[in-house]
Amino acid sequence: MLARIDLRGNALPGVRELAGLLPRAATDIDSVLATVRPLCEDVRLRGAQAVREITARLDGVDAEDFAVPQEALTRALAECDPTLREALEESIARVRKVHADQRRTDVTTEVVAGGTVTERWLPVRRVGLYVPGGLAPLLSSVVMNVVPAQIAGVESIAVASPPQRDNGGLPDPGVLAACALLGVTEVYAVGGAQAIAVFGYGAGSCEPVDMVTGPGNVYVTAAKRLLRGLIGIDSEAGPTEVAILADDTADPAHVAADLISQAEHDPLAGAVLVTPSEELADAVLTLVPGQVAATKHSDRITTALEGTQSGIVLVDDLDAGVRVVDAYAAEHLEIQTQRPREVAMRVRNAGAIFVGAWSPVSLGDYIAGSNHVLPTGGCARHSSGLSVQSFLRGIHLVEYDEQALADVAGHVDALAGAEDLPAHAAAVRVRQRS
Ligand code: HSO
Ligand code: ZN
Repeated sequence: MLARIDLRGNALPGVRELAGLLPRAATDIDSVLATVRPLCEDVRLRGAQAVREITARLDGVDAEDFAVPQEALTRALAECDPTLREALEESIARVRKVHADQRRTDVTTEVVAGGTVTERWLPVRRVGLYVPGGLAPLLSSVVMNVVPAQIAGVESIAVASPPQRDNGGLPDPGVLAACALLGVTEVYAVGGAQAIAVFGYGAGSCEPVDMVTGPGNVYVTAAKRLLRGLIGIDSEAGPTEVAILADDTADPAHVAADLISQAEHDPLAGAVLVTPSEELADAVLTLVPGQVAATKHSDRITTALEGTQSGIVLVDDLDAGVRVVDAYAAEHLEIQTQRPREVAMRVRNAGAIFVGAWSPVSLGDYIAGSNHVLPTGGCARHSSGLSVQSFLRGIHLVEYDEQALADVAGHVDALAGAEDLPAHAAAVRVRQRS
């Protein structure tokens, strides 16, 4: 379990090459496009009837209507375990608190006298949020998607989640309760690629959306890729992953537990420890089998930890460790070292950074206030996690008066001339009094 990769003793290679040496899951979205394309086409052409047939075939649930009735949402909330409800309420409050600070205000810049550019931030009108069922019903993902959309001012929010045979063909009751708590009333019992197609094209009572967000398996991701352009998407999420940068001050039991907790998501999940301490590496390797054996989902955790996407990377020192985690650009990065904040501030690439012994990833998954929809597969090099910003568009209002336009006409001539686009210059000159 957990292969060792020893990068000690030699100068580290450049970023790209280094990233290639590190364990990482490769998902092949292209390989499922051939399955997903006809399915999406079917939903586009035949709407609700296609959804019904696909859901019967893939989920074993045959329902006339895939819209979840309002009373099912009310009932799910009424029947929700009070402890869970309290936890959800606290999670919503904390996530709201953090995301409320992400609101943007419109800014007007006076470029010259008589010439301004205003950046107006406007929410996407209608958003579809996908909540996976699969190995775990991620009710916390409802919170992480809905809260920033609501704070951004999205006026129409629909949620889709796979029907569960053991819940009368409705989505998971916890998912429904979370929707009800957040005031989301439009929920669909449809999963997988077909859910994304319903959002993209509209079907039954579901109107088409402008944007889809939320995690999902490879089929969901393939459908997002196919429909991108027609609709906006948050990202193409790959299998979840954690990197832990730790030194000999870290508690090996914590490190082992955190690697295991991320591996619990998916047999393809990646769990990587980066450390200059051979002692810590040995201690973690000793502890992992016992912790895995004691936990419920030990099968998929074992698969994830034995996979080539997981491992322990030994480095010469923390500086090298920082370079390694930067090259890896983890979805989740934990820093369990001496003066962890100082180390964290040196890292440039990560979806979210969990600083110190008392901030494990699973805190952020549920209730730190941070968002858990984060860039995977190295995308943290260029992208950020879900936020209020994800649901906003910045529109420039350009307002020049006659004099301000006249003052700059010569520059337009020069630039349009250089591009051999004289009609561009003429559109300014035609406005000039002779
Ligand atoms: N670690 C997951 C989020 C999650 N964990 C939801 C538990 N529930 C991806 O960030
Ligand atoms: Zn998690």
